[in-house]
Amino acid sequence: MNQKILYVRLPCNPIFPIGVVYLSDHIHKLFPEIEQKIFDLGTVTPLDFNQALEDCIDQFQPSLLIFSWRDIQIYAPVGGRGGNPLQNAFEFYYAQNPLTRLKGAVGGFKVATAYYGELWRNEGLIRRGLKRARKYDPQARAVVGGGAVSVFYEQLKTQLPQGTIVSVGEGEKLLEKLLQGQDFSDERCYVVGETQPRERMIHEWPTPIEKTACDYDYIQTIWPEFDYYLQENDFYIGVQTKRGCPHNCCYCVYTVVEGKQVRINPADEVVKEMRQLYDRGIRNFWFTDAQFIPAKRYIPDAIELLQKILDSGMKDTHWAAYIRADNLTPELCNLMVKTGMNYFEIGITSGSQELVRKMRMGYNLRTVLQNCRDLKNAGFDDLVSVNYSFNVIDETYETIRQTIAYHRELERIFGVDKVEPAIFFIGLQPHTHLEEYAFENNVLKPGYNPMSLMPWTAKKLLWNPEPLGSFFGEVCLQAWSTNPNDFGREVLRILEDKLGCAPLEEALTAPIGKKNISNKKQLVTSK
Ligand code: B12
Ligand code: SF4
Repeated sequence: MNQKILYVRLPCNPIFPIGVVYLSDHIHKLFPEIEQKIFDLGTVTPLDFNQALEDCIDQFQPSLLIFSWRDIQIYAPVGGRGGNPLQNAFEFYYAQNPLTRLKGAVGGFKVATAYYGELWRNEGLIRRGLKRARKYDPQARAVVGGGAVSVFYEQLKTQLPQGTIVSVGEGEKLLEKLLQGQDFSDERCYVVGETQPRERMIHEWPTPIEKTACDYDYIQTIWPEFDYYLQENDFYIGVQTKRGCPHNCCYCVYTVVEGKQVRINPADEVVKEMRQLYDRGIRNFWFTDAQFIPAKRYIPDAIELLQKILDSGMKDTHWAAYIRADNLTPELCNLMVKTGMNYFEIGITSGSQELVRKMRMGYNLRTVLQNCRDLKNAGFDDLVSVNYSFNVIDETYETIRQTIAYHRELERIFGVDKVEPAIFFIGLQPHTHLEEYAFENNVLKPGYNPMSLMPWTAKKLLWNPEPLGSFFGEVCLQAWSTNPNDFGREVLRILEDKLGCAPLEEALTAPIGKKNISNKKQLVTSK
């Protein structure tokens, strides 16, 4: 096998490129004779992208180019992290003052230009890289995958060079088959210009693989810029402890990208992997699982892992993850604190049990509160980010009042300064129940372009429907003008001023009769 594989992580904020690290590790374990190299455009300055890529290809002369594309979509959290796109959109859509609308339009135009600029730039880098590699090997081939491609694979089919293999979800098995010259058409992929993505391909289950500790001694030999991530001590280096999420939250695509079947990586292997990073000076880890504790039955696995981390003797470690806080026990809380969890995100989305059910999230908000108390009692005294997405389905003034009550209770548990409300509006994603809901309710038509940032489409994708859309628009605009640096808390304060706060018990109780909402029919007809 004479392949030479170059992994190109396309430009991205400097988040550790765990995807290409795992892929190259997997391939090395199977085919140790194959020469590989990692090239991370996340560590290159924008003006140098083209030149740096070409230099790397000239020097390495790969026969297979693996392009990893992490993010495309830019809406999401506000309040310090990328708030501008949302602010511009809201100024443009909802401001009463024509000058503010104009400011929003100008800002929105800049955001759209940057967004399309990045898309074209990445497509250009793929074309350029492939062309350059073909100078040395006319048979050179490109495969494209990663988080962004998994979400938008259908739209990319007209934008990539003929013959490019476009991959959805994890890529280990696909690359394995490709390198063995086997038929890979049953993997979640298609070939541009040759095959079409199968209908509902993203819903197919990924082929499970047995994950072992990544061999960082090897990774260091194929990745000259690895040290970049070791120098700053505020990086949270990704470590995956499992794949898959069994839930059905209406707006979430993780559960199809990773699949519903949860596959646990053996705890000893995870600790072995962390130990290698630890020995290189890393103290901060991000467990990159869709959910660290996806359901109650995985609590013993989380306990086993954390106990093993504790027993390993690694000191001063910190870790963060997405946590479903309905799946905690006092024992687990204790271990979380002892192993240094210093940040976690709970995506309850709403503090109203009624809405949480309607969104099919499967959370019991009362249990979440009790578990948070256990965590506090175990000594947790760090930051919790609570993600709220207003106005997803059937939001009313009453459910807003309930969310405020819920948040105030979290503040009583953890302390006001320790609970950060991250106010999102859902960026509607393809292949989610919310997309189906939008079709059924004629908000979107099948065939719409989920990657479009044109104002008329973007307004629908940035999910904030009327009758409450304008109300939230105004509240957010007010918050940006009065306290932009503490946007989330300010939004809640304004909402409470306007609407008041419900009794907590009301937030925790879903009225009988509206209970059984977790089937499709109810979801799509609930408006
Ligand atoms: C953990 C996570 C985070 C953590 C990361 C922490 C850390 N230090 O690593 C945090 C919370 C910080 C985060 C932030 C954001 N994230 Co995030 N995040 C994830 C999540 C849940 C897992 C990513 C991960 O690391 N997985 C584990 C690794 C091993 O998998 P991987 O990198 O995807 O690689 C595998 C496959 O993709 C594939 N693969 C990768 N490349 C290639 C290439 C080829 C050729 C092939 C064949 C296969 C392949 O094989 C790999 C190994 O199996 C995903 C959703 C998901 N379930 O995938 C979203 C996701 C990647 N995030 C996303 C986004 C948008 C963001 C933000 C930009 C949001 C925002 N607007 O602020 C931010 C900022 C990120 C940045 N670049 O600055 C999107 C990206 C797609 C999109 N919508 O554009 C995702 C897919 C979620 C989503 N559905 O929208 N995120
Ligand atoms: S939002 Fe979280 S719990 Fe719900 S399906 Fe997605 S990953 Fe799973």
